[in-house]
Amino acid sequence: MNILAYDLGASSGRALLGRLTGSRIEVEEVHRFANDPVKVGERLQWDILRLYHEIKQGLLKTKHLGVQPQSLAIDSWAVDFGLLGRDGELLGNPYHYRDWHTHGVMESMFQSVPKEYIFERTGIQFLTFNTIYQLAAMKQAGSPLMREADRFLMIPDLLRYFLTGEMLNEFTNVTSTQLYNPLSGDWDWELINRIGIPGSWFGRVADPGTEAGRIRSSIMTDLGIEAIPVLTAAEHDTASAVAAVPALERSFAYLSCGTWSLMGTEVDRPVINEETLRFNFTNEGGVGRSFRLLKNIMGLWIIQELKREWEREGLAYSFTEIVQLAEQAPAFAAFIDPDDELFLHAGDMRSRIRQYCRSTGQSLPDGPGELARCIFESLALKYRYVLELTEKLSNQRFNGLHMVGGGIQNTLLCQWTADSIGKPVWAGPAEGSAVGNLAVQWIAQGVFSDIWEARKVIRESFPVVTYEPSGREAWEEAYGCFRQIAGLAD
Ligand code: LFR
Repeated sequence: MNILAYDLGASSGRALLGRLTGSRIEVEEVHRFANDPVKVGERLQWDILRLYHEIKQGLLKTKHLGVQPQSLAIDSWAVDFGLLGRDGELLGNPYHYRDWHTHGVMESMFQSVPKEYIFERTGIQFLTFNTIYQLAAMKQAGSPLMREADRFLMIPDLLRYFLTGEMLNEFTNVTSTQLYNPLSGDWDWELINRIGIPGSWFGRVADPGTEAGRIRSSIMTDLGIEAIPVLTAAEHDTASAVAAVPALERSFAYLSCGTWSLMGTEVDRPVINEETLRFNFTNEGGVGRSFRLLKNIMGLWIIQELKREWEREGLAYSFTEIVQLAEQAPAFAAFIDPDDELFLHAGDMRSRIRQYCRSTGQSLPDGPGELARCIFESLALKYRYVLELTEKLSNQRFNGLHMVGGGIQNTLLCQWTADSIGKPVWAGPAEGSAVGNLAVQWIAQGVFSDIWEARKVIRESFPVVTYEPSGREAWEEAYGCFRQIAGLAD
């Protein structure tokens, strides 16, 4: 019996078929497609109709394999959304969270709605691109969509609606808006009212694994397919990735490694206090109404941007080549704080890295190897900082770190992470989010009793590679330098 998971990332998407043979999960990729954001004028937008087209292509390819999936679900990156008019049609293209329209909006909102008030009510970290600031930016800019909108749907909600005609707001993704109150268990109507957005836009919040309709009959006719029940997954990809962490103990730390690095632990209740606010930790909703106490780290985005930059200059390095060049470059020559705002938006990363190093009195990395080494070492060092904070804020001690997601194919980064944190790294599965998406569907169908049973089966189904820490003395010294340069507090 097969089920279908769509997992959309910031640069590509894919459709995976999952099946259980005995007590093992098998996955088969049926469709992979690019997700290229499109810049029109000054605005960076998602090509949402192309994504919907690719989802239908995935259905066709599944049919051509002779497979009739028992259910399907979609997960994607968080915070972004579409607004629908009264007739149910999409108004405009969803903005990309890296668009500049939110620049300065968060800070100006704090003048009328205090930061502490927002955090007490939502428990969500302050990221300039959170939905709340995107909506405020559109309002400030006098967007006509604000007058015409009737409903708010996040990216997977929207694609699911295109497929089924039914509108639901899925819980894990909803929490990332910074408009949801985990203590009342509903949208925060007071906050929504205070920022001047109509409450009527926001619908029923559905848990992961909820029945969310069937494929529209017109699609079935167009594609020549049978009915497929559609479920909500843990539709925020990070929620799905953490669902797939093959931990056997309740107390564990994870790093979901892709365009972003998301590091933290799973907790039963949100941790909302002065310390989590001070260190800008978040409490995003997870499977089984758990919460992810975590922090966003800029992740592989900076090297992905550099790679694109090199391609434009005619230097087409593969990731494997980039990793090799990094390995050959001199160690600990220069560090950046990957989370400096300088690196958030698309653009010329080489000069920004050099600008950062210049302003912190360091030598300036030059060639691809030096730049890549600077990024990977800085990430590994930032991971140590955030792991220590996670221990402190959750009052736990971890004896190792689970790494999941495509970023674990970078074995050098896995090794350097183990070296930097001084603890073993357990890397796998690389398919993180897609496997978590499948797991939630199987829980909904009663195949697994809960997430812990699912994690056990995931542990037995996918290889997990252990990286033991080495070179500790040099990494310890580098950590001291890094913290000083990045100005990171205790
Ligand atoms: C990872 C992720 C992060 C979120 C960022 C923007 O793919 O979903 O969790 O902060 O993308 O949506």
